[in-house]
Amino acid sequence: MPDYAKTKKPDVKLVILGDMNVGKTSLLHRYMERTFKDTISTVGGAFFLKQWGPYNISIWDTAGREQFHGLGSMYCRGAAAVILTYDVTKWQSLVELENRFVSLTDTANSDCIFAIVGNKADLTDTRAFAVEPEENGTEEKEQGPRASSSPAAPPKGHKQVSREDAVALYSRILQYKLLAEETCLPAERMCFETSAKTGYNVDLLFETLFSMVLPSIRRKEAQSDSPTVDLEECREVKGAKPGCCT
Ligand SMILES: Nc1nc2c(ncn2[C@@H]2O[C@H](COP(=O)(O)OP(=O)(O)OP(=O)(O)O)[C@@H](O)[C@H]2O)c(=O)[nH]1
Ligand SMILES: [Mg+2]
Repeated sequence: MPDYAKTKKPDVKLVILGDMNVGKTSLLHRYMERTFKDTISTVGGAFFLKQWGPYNISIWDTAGREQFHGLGSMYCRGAAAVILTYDVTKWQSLVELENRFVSLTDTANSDCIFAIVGNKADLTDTRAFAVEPEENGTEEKEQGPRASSSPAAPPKGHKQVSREDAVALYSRILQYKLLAEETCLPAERMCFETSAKTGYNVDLLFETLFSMVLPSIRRKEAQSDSPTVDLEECREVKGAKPGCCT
C-alpha cells in the first residue's frame, strides 16, 4: 500500500453550499459513487473523502435549509474552494446564494477559489439531457427508460438563470471579496452548468477545482517541511550560559 493511502488526513478542504433542493448531495453522489439516487434533505453536514492521486481531498456537503444556516461558516473554515450551487430552473436559488451564502465564506482561506454551479441542466438543456449512458455511468433502473444519446423529447423545464447571470454573480463575489478581476480566475472558467442526474459536467467541475487547489496543497506541504526551531534544544543551550534569562 502506498504511504499516502495509509493516512487519511485531508490535505485540502472543499465545501459545497447552496439553497435546499438545488442538488448538492446529488452532485456529490454522482461524483463519488457514479450514481443518481434518492436523497433526503441534508441535516447539518456530511463529509466525503476523495483520494486524488497522492492527495486526500475532503469535500463537505452542507444543508441548504435555513434552520442550519448558522453552521455554514463553520464548515467553510479553512476551505480552499467553495462551490456555490443554484438550480438553473429557480431564479430564487441564485438570489439566495448572494443573500445568504456568500457571507458564510468569510471564514474560508484568503485565497479561496469560488465556483458558481447551475445544477439540473438536464431539465433545460438538450446537451445535458443527452449524455451518453457510458459517460454518465447511470444504470437503467436508476434513470428509468431514458438512456439514449438522442432524447425522445427535448427537456421542457424553463431555464430561469442564464450563464450570464451566474457570471455577473461571480464578478459581484470578487467585488465583495475586494479582489481585482484581472488577478483572479476568469468567470468563464469558474461558472459551470451541471446535471447530477445525467452526470453532465460533474467530473469536469470537481476535477477542475482539484487541479486549481493543488498550489494550495503544495504550499501547505512546503510549510510543514520548512525548518522548525526545536524549543527543547534552545532551552539546553540557554541553560548552559549562566546569567541568561529563561
Ligand atoms: N432533474 C434533476 N433533478 C435533480 C438533480 N440533482 C438533484 N435533483 C433532485 O433534486 C432534489 C434535491 O436534491 P438534493 O441533492 O437532495 O438537494 P440538496 O441541495 O442536497 O438539498 P438539501 O440537502 O436540502 O440542502 C432531489 O429530488 C433530487 O433527485 C439534477 O441534476 N437533475
Ligand atoms: Mg443535501
